[in-house]
Amino acid sequence: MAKIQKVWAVEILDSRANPTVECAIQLDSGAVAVASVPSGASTGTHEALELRDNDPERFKGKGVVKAVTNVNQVLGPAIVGMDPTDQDGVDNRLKGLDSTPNKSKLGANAILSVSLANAKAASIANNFAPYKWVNQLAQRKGIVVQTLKVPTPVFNMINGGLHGAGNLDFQEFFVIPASSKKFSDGLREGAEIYLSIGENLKRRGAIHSVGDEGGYAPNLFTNADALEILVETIKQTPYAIGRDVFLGLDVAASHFFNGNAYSIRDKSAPVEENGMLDYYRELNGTYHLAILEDPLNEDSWSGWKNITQTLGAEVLIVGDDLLATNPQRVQKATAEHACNAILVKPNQIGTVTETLEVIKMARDANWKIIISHRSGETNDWFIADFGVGVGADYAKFGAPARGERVAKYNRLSSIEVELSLANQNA
Ligand code: 2PG
Ligand code: MG
Repeated sequence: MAKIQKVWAVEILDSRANPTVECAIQLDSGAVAVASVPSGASTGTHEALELRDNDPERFKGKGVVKAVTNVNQVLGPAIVGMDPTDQDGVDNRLKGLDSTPNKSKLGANAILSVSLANAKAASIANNFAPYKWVNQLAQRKGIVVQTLKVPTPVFNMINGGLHGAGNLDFQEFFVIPASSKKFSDGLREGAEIYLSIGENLKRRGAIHSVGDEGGYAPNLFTNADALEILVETIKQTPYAIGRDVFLGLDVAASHFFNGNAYSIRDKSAPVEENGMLDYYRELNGTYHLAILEDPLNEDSWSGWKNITQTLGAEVLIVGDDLLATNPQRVQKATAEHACNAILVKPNQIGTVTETLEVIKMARDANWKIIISHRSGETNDWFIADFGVGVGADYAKFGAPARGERVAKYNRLSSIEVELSLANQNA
């Protein structure tokens, strides 16, 4: 049996120049596993707490020295001597030390860094590829994965909302390769379309710096114009919408909801829920959306139920801020049929074990699973292995550009080859 010998943490930088937590776990064999946690910008109110120092003298208050100290002095010492392959046991110990419902005492960033490093350490101890190890953990939770395969990528081509430098209200405009395609073919399509979008925006004179997730961040008249740019661009490529690729949105609607109405540049005055629902029906009529994430405010349960009832047969209605990878919220949403897909982000809940439990609940409800990065990322690619291991349907890792995004897509490319070689040898 392998044993955890030493645990330490480091304050590192994420892709937005904000500090985040990296944790290293050394086993008694001497092997070291390292993992780091991402950070959201459009965070849901119901997420576990990301502990920041709030010291204005350092990193504009965003330092994570307290979280690092919590790993070094509290969480790490408590798991020394434990067997890393007992992920449940390790995570329960970590959770128990915090004992708050939202991990506000020690910080979900501190706790998740240890939980992730432990999963990686266990895969090393077992001589398993990380995705295979995650699959073992998933099986222990009763998650059935028929055959290991690489999820369909969801490329965020245009960034708006809190992620974009431009003026769009909707946060993410997706191009999604057909699920029947090989991952490598989908990745190539995504990259070629991405480059063509850049050329198109340049021709139109629309400012096209990139946003936090590597997608372009143009200034346009309306959010629908961004979808129009995608359609126009794809027409200039060998790929066809509805055959090779599909469109989708992460609206992140909580961020332009004032408690009563939604303000978007497509409408001259703020619109109430019914107006938004009509608008989504209209957009879906024109663009045949495959994915519609966070179309309404995170606590507008009756509206969510309504949109799932009206559009759910054609469109994946995805809960991100709505669900916050939180078991109680997922339970409520399955009971109320508030959505039919979940965006899974381990740092919204804070441990590998709880993330797996949420995925099990979502699978039992027959929901689709989208494994997701955060807008603030590191080059850690473990989330790619996690997606494969749990049998996720989709992987949302941003644009097919920028190091911290392609680290994850490239990992999926490696896994695809590894899986096909294993099949050949079987
Ligand atoms: C989202 C995510 C990731 P953030 O809303 O889906 O794209 O953004 O990490 O800022 O919450
Ligand atoms: Mg989202």
